[in-house]
Amino acid sequence: MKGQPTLSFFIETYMAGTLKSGRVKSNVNLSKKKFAIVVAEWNEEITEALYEGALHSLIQHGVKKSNIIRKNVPGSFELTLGALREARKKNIDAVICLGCVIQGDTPHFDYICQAVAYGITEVTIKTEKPIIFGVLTTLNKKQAEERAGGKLGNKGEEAAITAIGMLIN
Ligand code: RBF
Repeated sequence: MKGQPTLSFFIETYMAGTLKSGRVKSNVNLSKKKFAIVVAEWNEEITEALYEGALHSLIQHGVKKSNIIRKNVPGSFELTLGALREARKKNIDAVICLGCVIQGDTPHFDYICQAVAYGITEVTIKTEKPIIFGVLTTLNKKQAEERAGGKLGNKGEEAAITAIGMLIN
């Protein structure tokens, strides 16, 4: 039969602490797809763990390392502009935004979380590309650690799998 061969991807992810897995068939060849990962530097040890999770997950699913670029931004608030800059590049297929906002004593938490959620939504609509919201919004550092390679998995991995899911469907 003519046409591209159908590829089979094994998608494995944690949803609410439970491992979900399954095989997905698609004609999309991930080795040709380019990803940008935008990483916020605030709460660096957490966002680095998210980055490692996202990177390994992309590679594990057949994305070439040379097709993954990383950009840092100072904080989660800046993820919107970081994502827009990458998404505007013709050769970028999807952008993964990684950040960690931890609640403090002031209402900053709410403003930052809301701004980045709306910002990323706007970028995805404007550019018509998958812009993935891999931002932890936690009440404390322990909750963040649990979701960055701890007992609740790694949300960076989940973000990568979501990006892949948006490209292969
Ligand atoms: N950025 C984060 O990514 N995570 C945070 O938990 C976080 N907390 C902040 C708390 C305060 C009081 C301020 C002023 C900024 C915080 N930021 C945080 C940085 C923010 O995302 C942004 O980089 C700065 O506000 C500059 O635009």
